[in-house]
Amino acid sequence: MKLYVCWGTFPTPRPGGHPCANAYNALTDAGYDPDVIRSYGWTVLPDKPFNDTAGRKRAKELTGSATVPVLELDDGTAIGGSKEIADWARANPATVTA
Ligand SMILES: N[C@@H](CCC(=O)N[C@@H](CS)C(=O)NCC(=O)O)C(=O)O
Repeated sequence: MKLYVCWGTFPTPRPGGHPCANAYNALTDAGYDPDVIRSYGWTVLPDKPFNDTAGRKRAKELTGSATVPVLELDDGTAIGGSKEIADWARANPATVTA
């Protein structure tokens, strides 16, 4: 799976936490090890040139919006939004193989 994030998955002082970190932590807590795709940019700025990155373009293709975080599953399913990604991770924990 691929997790499209902004500049990283570091904590920020934002109330509720950094959305990209929240999504990443929910996935790792559920047993996943997502490929983190740093997409940079900032969607309050115009797409060109500020969000003209492969990650932002893929996020927009998948969800219609360049806003991250976006999770792309191996089957191509896309889930946009940190809460939606966390909900999906909790509902679909990784299978543990003994
Ligand atoms: N409601 C969204 C908000 C996402 C959000 O605010 N993402 C941050 C990046 S962590 C942001 O700056 N989004 C605008 C952007 O992608 O540039 C969520 O929780 O997923």
